[in-house]
Amino acid sequence: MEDISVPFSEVHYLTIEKVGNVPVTKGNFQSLPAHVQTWLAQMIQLCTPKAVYISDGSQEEATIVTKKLVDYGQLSPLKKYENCYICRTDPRDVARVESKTFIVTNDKHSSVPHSREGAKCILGLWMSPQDISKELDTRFPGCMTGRTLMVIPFSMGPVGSPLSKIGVQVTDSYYVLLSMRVMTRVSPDIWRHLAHGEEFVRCLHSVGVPLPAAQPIVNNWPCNPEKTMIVHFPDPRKVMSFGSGYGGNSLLGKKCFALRIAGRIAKDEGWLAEHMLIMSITNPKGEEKFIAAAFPSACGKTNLAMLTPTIPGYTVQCVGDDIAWMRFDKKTGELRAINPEAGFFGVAPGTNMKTNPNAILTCLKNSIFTNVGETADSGFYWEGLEDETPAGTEVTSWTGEKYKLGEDKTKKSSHPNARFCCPARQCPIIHSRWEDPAGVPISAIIFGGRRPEGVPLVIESLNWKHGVFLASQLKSESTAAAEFTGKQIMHDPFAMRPFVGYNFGHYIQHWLDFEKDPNNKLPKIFHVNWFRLDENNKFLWPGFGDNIRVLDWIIRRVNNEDVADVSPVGLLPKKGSINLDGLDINWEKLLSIPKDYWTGDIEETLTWLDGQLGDDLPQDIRAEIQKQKDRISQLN
Ligand code: OXD
Ligand code: MN
Repeated sequence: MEDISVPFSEVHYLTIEKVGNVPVTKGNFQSLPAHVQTWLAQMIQLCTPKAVYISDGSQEEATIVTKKLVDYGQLSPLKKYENCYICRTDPRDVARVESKTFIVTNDKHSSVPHSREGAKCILGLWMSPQDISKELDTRFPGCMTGRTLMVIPFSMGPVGSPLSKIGVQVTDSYYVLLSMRVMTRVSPDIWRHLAHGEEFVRCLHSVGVPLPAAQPIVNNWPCNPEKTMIVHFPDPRKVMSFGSGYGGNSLLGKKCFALRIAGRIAKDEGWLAEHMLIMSITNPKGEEKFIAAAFPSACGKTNLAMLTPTIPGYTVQCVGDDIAWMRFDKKTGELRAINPEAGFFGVAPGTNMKTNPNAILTCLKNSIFTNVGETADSGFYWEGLEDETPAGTEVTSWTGEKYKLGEDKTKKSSHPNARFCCPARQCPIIHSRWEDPAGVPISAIIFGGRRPEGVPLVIESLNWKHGVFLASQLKSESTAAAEFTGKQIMHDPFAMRPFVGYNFGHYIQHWLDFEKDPNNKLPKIFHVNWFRLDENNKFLWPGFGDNIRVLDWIIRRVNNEDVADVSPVGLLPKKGSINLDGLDINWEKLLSIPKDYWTGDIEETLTWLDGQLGDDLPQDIRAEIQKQKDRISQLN
């Protein structure tokens, strides 16, 4: 692949600045904060690019880079919409690669728990600094030869908010430059916030294809799947990602920084970095409550965050769809949350005007679509849009195959993990306070997963410890967002299994510890399951906009209304307390807690948690498991 250098655009570069012997084609290196310059000089020396480009995040820059990518053939315009583009990746680079994602610390057990012998730890992969050095030495030296090294200054969270954090990403991918501009706040203002040597997260990313490329480049999407590796250094707050250009592997502000590294910072500083949406619900009385909700990848978090209520009088507004940073306010004791991101990187298949009209409306301009299909009239298409696209429409699939809709049902237009990437501010129901530097106050925390069997629609935890236990035993059917195949139920505690940056036992203990400060106003914790099936494999609950009925119940519980009964697994809604107007629901089946199922489940949970965490499993969680076991044994 040819590098597509962006031309020298500004007059003051008549005298071209150089770092070592590498020209700076945009921006002013000498004006950057000294500690940033030092780090960048090291990166330039390591990666040996042919040029350095300092991004300013401007629209002008995005326009120039987009045109370059269109000319090169990595993006093509979707003419049906305003400023939207489609991109097809190398089919070997389509999802997060958990098996190649590492945490590096001197002490193994600050990163991963003391799993029991024979239990393969799936709560993080650790590598020693010595071993990782050997790996990185075969990857990064010279990795940007022939390419331009771009420097992206970004803030996670509103620039300047006390809850926000700053990062600088170095990358050789223009797609990453464009996507980071949507997903984070990229701005030259960032440099001012680093002017006094302030800490920032150092993010290095390379697609791992120096030029001339050693192997053919597929779909104009350079990547190096054999050598992909995503490495986190929580102590020096550093990420190094090699070989993949896709999503969470390459947009380092997202999973790498905002969850894995920020999680460690949050542990040290006494706050929480979580895989959670943030939304507000206003009831017919005009009372507004904010909630945060954690679901494993591809369980409909984006849909829930932008839900269109099916019962009258309710308003939902979205603050974020994937990540929440939350901190108890020292004065008021409230849990305040910000969404550190600026965009949505949502799973496209399944999204339509019924399941999530707000997401569709958000991505009709200024958006990038990756691995979706394209209609003959230059629109996007994916599985789930059948009812909104005339049969017979010609579609080009993400692999380049042309077919007519409706003619051959076996054809798939999109990869299951195909994504839209769009600015959050375009969401029709984005909350007016979504960028409030003080965050929004959280009244309830919800955990959920895809649980086809046994698990009721909603459970309220008996107390904080029981809530932390409910989160620790979270499970869900596996997802296309990572490399797993097949429908297996996987443990995904706190929906953080792939994203935790330190020993999971310590992480659970960190949650438990918030109870120790009497000043903290602890939100109530709930568990929901929209996905329970009946004996004919039909969903017992309609989901989507009807989930407002459950959220309404949750808010009534936040207000301490007497609408719950104690059960062995937690508090369940009293019959009649959830508004089911207009629905045909089998309440008994939807809310039942079959003794056999729960007896097996709690044993399996204990075995799994004990196997994974060994002696790092907090005693409080063991005690909760024992109490729940005792309660279940009394079920009829
Ligand atoms: C995501 C994920 O991309 O959770 O948000 O995988
Ligand atoms: Mn996610």
